Amino acid sequence: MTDHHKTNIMTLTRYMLEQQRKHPEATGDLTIAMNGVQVGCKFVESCVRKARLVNLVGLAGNTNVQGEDQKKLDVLSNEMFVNAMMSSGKFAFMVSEEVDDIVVVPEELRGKYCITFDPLDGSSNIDAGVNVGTIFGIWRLPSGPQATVDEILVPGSEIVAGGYCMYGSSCNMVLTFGNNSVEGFTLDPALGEFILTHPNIRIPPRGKIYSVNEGNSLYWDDATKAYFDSLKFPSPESGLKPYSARYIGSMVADVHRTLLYGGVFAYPSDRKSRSGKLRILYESFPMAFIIEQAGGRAITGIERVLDLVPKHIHDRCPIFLGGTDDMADVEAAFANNS
Ligand code: AHM
Ligand code: MG
Repeated sequence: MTDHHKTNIMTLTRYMLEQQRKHPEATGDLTIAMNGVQVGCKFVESCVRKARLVNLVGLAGNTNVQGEDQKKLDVLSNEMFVNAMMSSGKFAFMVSEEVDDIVVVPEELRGKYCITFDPLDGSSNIDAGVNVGTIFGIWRLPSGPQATVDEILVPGSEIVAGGYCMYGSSCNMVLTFGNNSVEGFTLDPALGEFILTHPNIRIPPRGKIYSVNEGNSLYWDDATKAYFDSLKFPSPESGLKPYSARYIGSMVADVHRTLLYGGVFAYPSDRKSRSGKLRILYESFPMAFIIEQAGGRAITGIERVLDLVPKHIHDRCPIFLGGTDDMADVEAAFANNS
């Protein structure tokens, strides 16, 4: 008889505890912090699934038929995340895309980390039932619970953990703590646990797909134009076939596909938005960290994304990310067209 039931499964919590055991100096703080992240993501997942049914897609401040105040999903996701992170006791402050200033944790609950997050990225896609996601980065604060915001306005390479959770046809959490390892977990809705389903994800050096909002191409600079033209009209010498285009308009989904299949995802600088669109602290840095740890690269066109130092918490940067061969082509286009 074949055993259809795997009885020795690697849950995310078990994975965190095993990592902790491998590092005798670890205090377990990150494991507890990640528990908060898991709860936050499970909550958002359950809200996204129910969004149509309970009419969460209404505008913030609208009232529903019962006369209760209705909250837009991104407002709700933010509140859930802030509460889950605060109660973990592991963060001194946090940065959320939804909040203008840093969110300072009450003194008695402060810890030595900071978390930056976009609780519901791509939320404009929600009404159409398209994939959305949560993106987060975790930072160790040199001054611990008393740290101030300047301690996260440092090069992206200082990031301790980067991850995202994609709410799609399945709910996938992808995570890295460095060490060239990127792990993918899938939520088992029956167990309510994230299970390791994609161990040690590696991005192919070259892919066949490009992912960019081509509607902005009128405003692109010469290097960006030349690069995407080279993918659509490859020179005979390159030996390449034209790439396929895929653009969901939801960073988590576009990056997830790029990570698994290879190719390039970009939100470049253009004449309308010199720094592109994506936010450094909770979009570009965590994704750049994941892609690098999976063997790929993330660049602005000219510089490594993780070498940037943001001046303000909501700063943006241009980004191209993908496998090493694809990124070499981006660099060449920028070197030849500057
Ligand atoms: P958001 O944080 O307001 O949701 O915006 C970020 C999203 C990303 O998920 C996505 O890559 C990008 O915006 C798409 O932007 P555009 O519609 O300009 O192509
Ligand atoms: Mg966003």
